[in-house]
Amino acid sequence: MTIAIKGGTIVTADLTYKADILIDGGRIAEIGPNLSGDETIDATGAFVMPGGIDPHTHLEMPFMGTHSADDFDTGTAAALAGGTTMVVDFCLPAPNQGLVEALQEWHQKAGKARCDYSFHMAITWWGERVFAEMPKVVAEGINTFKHFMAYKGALMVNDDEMFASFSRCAEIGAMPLVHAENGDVVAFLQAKLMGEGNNGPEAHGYSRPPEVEGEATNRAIMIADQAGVPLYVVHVSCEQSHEAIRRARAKGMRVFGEPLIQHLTLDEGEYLNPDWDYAARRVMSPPFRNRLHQDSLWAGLQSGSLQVVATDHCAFTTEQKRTGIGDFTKIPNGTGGLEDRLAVLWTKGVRTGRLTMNEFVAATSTNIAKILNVYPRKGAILPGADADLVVWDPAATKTISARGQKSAIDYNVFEGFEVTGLPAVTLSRGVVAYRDGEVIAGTGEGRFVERPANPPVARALSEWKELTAPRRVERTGIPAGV
Ligand code: DUC
Ligand code: ZN
Ligand code: ZN
Ligand code: ZN
Repeated sequence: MTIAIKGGTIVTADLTYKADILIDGGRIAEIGPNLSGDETIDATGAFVMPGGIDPHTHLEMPFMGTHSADDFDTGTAAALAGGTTMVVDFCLPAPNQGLVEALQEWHQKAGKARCDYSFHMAITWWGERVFAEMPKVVAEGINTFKHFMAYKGALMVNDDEMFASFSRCAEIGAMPLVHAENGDVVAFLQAKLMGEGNNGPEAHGYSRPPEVEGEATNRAIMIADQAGVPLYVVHVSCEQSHEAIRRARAKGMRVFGEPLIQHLTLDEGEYLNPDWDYAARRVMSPPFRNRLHQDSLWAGLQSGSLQVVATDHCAFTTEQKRTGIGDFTKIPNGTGGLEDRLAVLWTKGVRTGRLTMNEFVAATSTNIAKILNVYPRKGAILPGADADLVVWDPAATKTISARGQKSAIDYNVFEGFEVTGLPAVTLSRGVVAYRDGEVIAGTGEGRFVERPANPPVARALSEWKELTAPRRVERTGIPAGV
C-alpha cells in the first residue's frame, strides 16, 4: 500500500518547495511533482514537515515520591496530537541498580508507546558496575548518558563521578547530557527559605536563581572539555547558562543547548499567582525566568547558539502537586507540553517573525536527529527516511485548554494561549497516526529507535588547553655559557 501526500509545500530545515511525497513501506519513496499512490492525503494549502522529535520526556517516571502521571500511552498520544512523532525518554536506574536491568524496565513501560521512541540512560550513581555496563548500553542503541547536577541526596552526581562518566563516554562514542544546576547551593537556599517561613511555590523560583544554573553549566562544560567529549545541556533556561554555552562554542567546543517551550513563553510571574494550585502546577526545575532570559533564549535559537526546543514533559496532577502544601521542596517538579510544543513555538516564534519556518523545523526535529545520530532516518524529508511527517495547517486556530487534551493531567500550563498553526495529519512511519483531533495510532504501535555510537569527531578540547598543556622540554645538552 502506497500513500501520496499531494499539493503541499514541503518545509525542511533548509528548503521550502512545492512537491508531492510518495510513501511506500513506511518510508519516503519519492519526492516530486504529480505523484500518486493507493491512497491520497490532500495537503493543499498546508506545509509538510518532518514530524517533531521531543528529546526530553519523563513518562511514568518514579520521582519525588510519586510517578509522573503520563505514561507512554497517554504521553505519546499527546505527542502525536501535537505533531511529534518521536520521543526520547530518560531511563533512571534506582540506587545500585544495573543500567541494563533498568533499561529492561523502561523497554517494558515503553511497550505502550503509540509513536517511536528512544532513551537516554541516566547516571544516577557511580561504581564499577556502572562503568562496566556503559558500553553495553551503547550496544543496546543508546548513545547518551544524562547527569543530574541537582537533586542532592537523590539523583545528583558529584564532579569526580561526572568526570569519570564523561571520560567513559568519550571512550565509547557516547555523549553526556547534563541537568545543570548547582545542587549544593539549591539545597542550601531551600533550607534557608523554609527556615524563614517561605514555604509557598514562589519560593521554588527563589531557591534556584539563574546563577546556580550558569555556574553548573560552565562547570559541566569545563569538565567535558577536559574529558574530551561533546556535551548537551538540557533545559537551558537563562542567559547565564546560555552565555557559558556561547562562549564554549566560540572556542570550538561542541556544546549543545536545549531551551524548553515553557521557558521561552512563560515567565516567573506565574509563581506569584495567589492561587496555590495555579503556582504549584508550574513548579519545574529550572523554574520560569523573567523576560530578559526569555529574550536570550530566543536570540540563541535565532543565532544558532541554542539548537533544540524540547518540553521536559513530566506531568503531575494537581493532587500530586498538593503533596507540597506547606513545603515547596516537596512539590513534584515538572510540567507538561508534549501536545503543545509545536503549536506554541509556531505561534510565538514563526508567526512573530522570530524564527523562519526552516529554523522551526531545525529546532523541533532536524537538529536533534543529527545530535542524537538518527539523521536522516528521522528529522528529514528525503527518499529512504522514515515517513514521520506532519501535515501542518498554518490557518487552523485553537485556544489551548486542559479540556480535551490527551495528557492525563487536569490542567495545562498554556491554558488560554491562542495558537494559530496546528497539525492536520500526523504520520508515523507512513501510517496516519492522528487526524483532525483524533489519535488513530494504537497503544504499542511505536517502535524503539536504535541510536548507534557517535562517529569519532575531532576532540572537543579547546585551543587554550593546547596552549596551557605542560610541555616536556627536550634537553639535548648543556647550553653554552653555563
Ligand atoms: N525537572 C523537572 O521539572 N522535572 C523532571 C526533572 C527535572 O529536572
Ligand atoms: Zn515505581
Ligand atoms: Zn532536568
Ligand atoms: Zn527532565
